Amino acid sequence: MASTLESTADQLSNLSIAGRDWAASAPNLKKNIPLLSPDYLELAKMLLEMGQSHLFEHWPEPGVHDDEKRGFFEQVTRLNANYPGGLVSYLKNAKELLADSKAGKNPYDGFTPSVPTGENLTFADDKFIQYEEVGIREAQNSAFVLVAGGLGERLGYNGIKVALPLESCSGTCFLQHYIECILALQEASYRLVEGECQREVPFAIMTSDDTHTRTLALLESNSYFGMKPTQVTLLKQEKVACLEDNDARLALDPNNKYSIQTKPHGHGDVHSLLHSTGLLKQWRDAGVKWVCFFQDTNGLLFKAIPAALGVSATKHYHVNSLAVPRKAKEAIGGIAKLTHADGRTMVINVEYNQLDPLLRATISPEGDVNCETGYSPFPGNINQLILELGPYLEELNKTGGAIKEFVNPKYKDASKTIFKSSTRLECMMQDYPKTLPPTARVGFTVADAWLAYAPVKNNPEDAAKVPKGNPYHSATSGEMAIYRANSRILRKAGVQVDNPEHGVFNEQEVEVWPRIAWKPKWALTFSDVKGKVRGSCFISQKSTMVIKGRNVFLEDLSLDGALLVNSVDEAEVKLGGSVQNKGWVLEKVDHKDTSEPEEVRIRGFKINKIEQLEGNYNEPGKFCLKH
Ligand code: UGB
Repeated sequence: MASTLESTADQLSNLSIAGRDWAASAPNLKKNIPLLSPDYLELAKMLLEMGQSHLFEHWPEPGVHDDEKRGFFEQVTRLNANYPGGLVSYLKNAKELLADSKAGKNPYDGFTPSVPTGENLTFADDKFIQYEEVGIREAQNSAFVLVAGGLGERLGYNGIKVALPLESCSGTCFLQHYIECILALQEASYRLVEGECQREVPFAIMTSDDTHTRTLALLESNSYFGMKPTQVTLLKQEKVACLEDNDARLALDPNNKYSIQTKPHGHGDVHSLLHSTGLLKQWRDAGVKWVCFFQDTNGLLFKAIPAALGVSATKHYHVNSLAVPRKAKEAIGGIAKLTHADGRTMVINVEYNQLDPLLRATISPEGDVNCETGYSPFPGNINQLILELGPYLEELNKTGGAIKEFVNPKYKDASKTIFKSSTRLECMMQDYPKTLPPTARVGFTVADAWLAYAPVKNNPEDAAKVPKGNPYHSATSGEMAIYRANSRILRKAGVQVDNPEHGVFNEQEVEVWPRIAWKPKWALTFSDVKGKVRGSCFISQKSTMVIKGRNVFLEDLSLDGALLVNSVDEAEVKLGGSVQNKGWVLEKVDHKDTSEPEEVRIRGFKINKIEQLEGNYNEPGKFCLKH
């Protein structure tokens, strides 16, 4: 103890604070100074200077709870290290943002929104096909980043969202699907650029304390779904400190007074993590040119990735956001051009809770409403961003990856002095362009929602309350959207696919198309699908078709039932003739029926596998699956 006391005394003079009673505002901390290492003393001083003496009010005499006191400073060390500029910056930013919020200051003050112009994709037209080809070429120059740190409170699912099946026929989970898409893109890209340098496409996943262990376990117990473990990097985001009042006083955890309460900081953390871990530089050195960001539960996303990547490369976009037509009040941000009174302009996502007030305050007294097309005039941001790595890295070298933050305190009353519960600063990945200079090439690409967007975000009760005509964003609609997209793509490729039937599951009205699913290695682009369909093919509404194989061809196939094929890459399999059986039937399940697994309950149906034709081909050769 004596040596600790001496070194502490040395430290006090090193800190140039001897002679001044720096800890006077926190007498209980002062008594405990001998317990603290020099680094902890620095932090203690910083906290007091930042008006945080209340954190120590309850500290007892030395000898009581000493480990907990050191534990407190361990946490402060982490909070300090994990924020660009440390806790001092965090608290300064918090004070400013809280003051703005109290004053009711609109973050878009002085800006007038207008509808921006971007690249509009029409599925399967010549331009789309060209973009897809360019995109596939560029795929091996890309890296993918999945933000999967969110708990999914709106969905209320107990597991991690990436472990949910994206559809029930193949049972493939989101993470497996994403990995298989990236691997299929990589292979397709290699085939196109044969002879040129071939590079593995890196994949980073941002996790959080809520999702990290389970994401890693999912990967490890499935051999990374076929990806090399060295190709995958997990980046764990940390939570940020909570604030209890407008003076940005840090909130203590109600269950542990030696711990600062923390909450998630938002998906915007991904930028500082890519920067601080050095991953982005590593990718730059390996020749990566594009960084593609995406979210945890959009089973359609990769259907639009090749074309969107093609748009980025063709138009030399530094930033390309993928968007879909947006229904007014849909819980997705709107992409807007904002023009400031001083002439500044930017094309940026305006988050769904801010779009309506911004429109009311400026160009549209009615707020967020549909126009004559039946959609909001502002394209809907689906948070799939493609950033050109060079300019991105340059920008992060300046900002350290800090993204413009916001705060959203819930006040107890109109005086806005007391919060209902503690708040924290938050940031969003799509706000990255806010700090870019006007010379930056910021664009966006609009694809049809049926092709590119079907997130699983809402629990059954909330989904059933979504305004009529707006998408449910539920497990039910997410799965049905996969079948719809695959059916529509096959139709475009010349297959006669029956019209959908109307169905109601978990009180949501949906179109039930034939249940068609395929592995990404079967087809990634429209040209791939076209190349796999020959002759005259038909698929009835009651049918199910699951293709798990690369060289599988539909040739004069008439399907009225269930057909499954699994084949190794070296097997060429033709599916033809008239296949008829009792098939697989959708059976309703009530979301409150706890005898069913949660994954089933949230979609409101399960599949009764009555009869099917199944072909398994494990050897090279040419085969025909007919009935
Ligand atoms: N996420 C994290 O990784 N960390 C976090 O701290 C929080 C989330 P939500 P949200 O495209 O559908 C976004 O909660 O925030 C991950 C856009 O802001 O699903 O309501 C999380 O795991 C909005 O503009 O979405 O809305 C998930 O993968 C709109 O585009 C992702 O971040 C909307 O998504 C998104 O989290 C949309």
